[in-house]
Amino acid sequence: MAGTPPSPTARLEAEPAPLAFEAGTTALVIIDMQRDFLEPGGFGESLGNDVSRLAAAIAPAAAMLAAARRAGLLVVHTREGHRPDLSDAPPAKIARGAPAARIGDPGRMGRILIRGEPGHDIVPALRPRPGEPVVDKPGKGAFYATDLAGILSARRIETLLVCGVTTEVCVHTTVREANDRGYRCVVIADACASYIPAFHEAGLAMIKAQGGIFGWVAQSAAAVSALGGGAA
Ligand code: TIU
Repeated sequence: MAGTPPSPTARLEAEPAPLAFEAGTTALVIIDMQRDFLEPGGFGESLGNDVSRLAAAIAPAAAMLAAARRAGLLVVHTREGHRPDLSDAPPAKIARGAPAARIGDPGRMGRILIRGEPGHDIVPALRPRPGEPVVDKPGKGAFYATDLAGILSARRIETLLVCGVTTEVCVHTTVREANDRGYRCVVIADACASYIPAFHEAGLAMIKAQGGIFGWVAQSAAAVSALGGGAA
């Protein structure tokens, strides 16, 4: 019979309270760790952001990725971007604000936020391995207009460890979507980052307030330890 054997319950130190999870029903979801957001010349910089602020999340996210792979978790990578003909890009999104370059315009890493362009790639430190689903999404949330829900339900996933960028935009939107779909979400604080540090802090505070209104917040060291520690 197909299927993974039951995995031991692990205990994760988190806020507002510790939680128990099983590797077999837990996925690591890494949100939008793309060159377009993390490197100069992409979408993030075009919006006027200091992209160097996101670099701090790379090493903790890489530690999460290594630990998740060792523990046999489902690993899902997401990328925000659009079709080259922009047919899935809402005009309201393209027209928004006064960016240096708009979605679809040429940039130093190819066309801004377009699938297949160098800027759309995930940064080398977090490159997906064959067999790890990569979910391409046109919006901020990873469930909207994607097959993520099907990928997670096929594996009977119940708990999501979520990291990536940016904390208050794509991470938050995805966690809100996931929470309403019944997933237990743990945001890995230091493996997330924002261009606006106060929003990173506020975004994390919002997750864990009111007894964990959207989920839990944990540090990558605690999550790595829980993933490697086996039975609690
Ligand atoms: N601009 C910004 O902070 N974020 C995004 O547009 N996308 C993601 O967060 N991935």
